[in-house]
Amino acid sequence: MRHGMFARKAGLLAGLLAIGLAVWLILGAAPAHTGEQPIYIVLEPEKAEKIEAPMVKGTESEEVCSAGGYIEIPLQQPRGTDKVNGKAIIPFEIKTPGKYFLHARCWWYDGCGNSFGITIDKGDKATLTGSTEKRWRWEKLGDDPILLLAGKHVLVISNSEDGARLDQVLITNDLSYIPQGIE
Ligand SMILES: [Ca+2]
Repeated sequence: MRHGMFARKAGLLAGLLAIGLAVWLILGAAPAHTGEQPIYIVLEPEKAEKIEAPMVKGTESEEVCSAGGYIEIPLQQPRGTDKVNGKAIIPFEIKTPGKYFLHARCWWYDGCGNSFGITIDKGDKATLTGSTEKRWRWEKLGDDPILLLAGKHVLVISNSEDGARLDQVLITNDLSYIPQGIE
């Protein structure tokens, strides 16, 4: 009887040791953390290489908008008559390849003026949108991060709806980061 209990305890102990060893092996096999600082690339769309009509630059105080400016699709009469033309072309560079999220500080006029098209390089156009109107706030593009290789890239912010404004873009590999105010 005592011998049987001892065997069961020894078996339990061996099992725990095996689990511990497996966890240690899994953790040990995971890529070592490089200790590199996360990357935060901040872009001012109003300083874009090119801004094409009907997209225009707007001005604000630096307390409200970074660098005192933003881009905007001004309201059209009637609304939504030009969803085709108008874009800002913004080159940027990635030195550390990997997965990045794109955040944009936006101001939406209403539920029909709350989106921009976003294209990186030759990728598909994605839609940046949100629901909070007439207030500057950060919107994240998509639920999945974008894979960016090292080198030069081109961000295109394009007309999707009139009444939409965009102050600042943040591209970061800090995937849990949530920007709050002006970056
Ligand atoms: Ca700005």
